Amino acid sequence: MKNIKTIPVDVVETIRKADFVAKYYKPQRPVLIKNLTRDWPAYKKWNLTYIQSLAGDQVVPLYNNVPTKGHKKSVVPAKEMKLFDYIELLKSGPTELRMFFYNVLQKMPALTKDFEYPDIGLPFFKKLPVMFFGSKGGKVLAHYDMDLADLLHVHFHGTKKVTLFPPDQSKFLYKVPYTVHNLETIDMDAPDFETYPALRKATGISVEMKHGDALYMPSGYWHYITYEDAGFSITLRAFPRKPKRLAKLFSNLLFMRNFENIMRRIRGETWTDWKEEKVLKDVNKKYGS
Ligand SMILES: O=C(O)CCC(=O)C(=O)O
Repeated sequence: MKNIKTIPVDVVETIRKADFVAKYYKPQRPVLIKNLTRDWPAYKKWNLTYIQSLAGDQVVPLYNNVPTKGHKKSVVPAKEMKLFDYIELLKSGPTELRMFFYNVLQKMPALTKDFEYPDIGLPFFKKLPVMFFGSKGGKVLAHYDMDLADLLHVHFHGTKKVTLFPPDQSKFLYKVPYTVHNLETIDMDAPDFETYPALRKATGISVEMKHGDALYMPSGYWHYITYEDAGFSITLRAFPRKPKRLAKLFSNLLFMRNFENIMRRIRGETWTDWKEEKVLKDVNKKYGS
């Protein structure tokens, strides 16, 4: 076995609201909808050059995949740069630098005229459309979103590969305690099954996204992403309504994140090293054979 097992995602051309709710939203199953955005102005207009012309002067925070060490917070930008220059970098070739969770409503409000919240039964929270940019070869480490929202993720300008894992697969993925990601030493494209044997038991869902494709990622689904071309995506979110999920959402946002950053400030690398050793030992003991 060379790679983590995957099965293909369901793909539909279009979908009626009743079918989306019954087949995907209620049972919390992902689906790729090919034609959902064909009528959006964004489908024709959005490309990297258009974004440059609209908001090139903005200075944007950029992130890489190097784990933060020492006493630093868990997520800090690696660099800041004018958006125009960053997009030039994207166009000219591979870079590790990614734009992550960029608030479109606040930072590029003109873009909000180009898309709509589709009437497919998701109770969208319309104040937080966010964008992501990556270069050819760029990778987004496996994680799930801390706010446990149901996500509609739409891609533009090129192709990217997404591997999803349902929440019930978390136990095989070496999730690091007090975070929403797994061990950053794991190469999800070529996993070392000797060191991380539980990964043999995981089954993911593979997705290929092209310009305009919309992917429904249910609440708590893990996603691991590789950009095959430079491109960008927008994610629209719908918060959970069930009391148990809501309680988890608040605990993640108010307790988990702050606790993690306090422990990093006080104990630095001793804390992160201890957690990483613990998860490796615990998961291998339970699911390693
Ligand atoms: O596509 C990306 O760069 C990251 C997307 C992501 O993590 C999200 O939508 O939650």
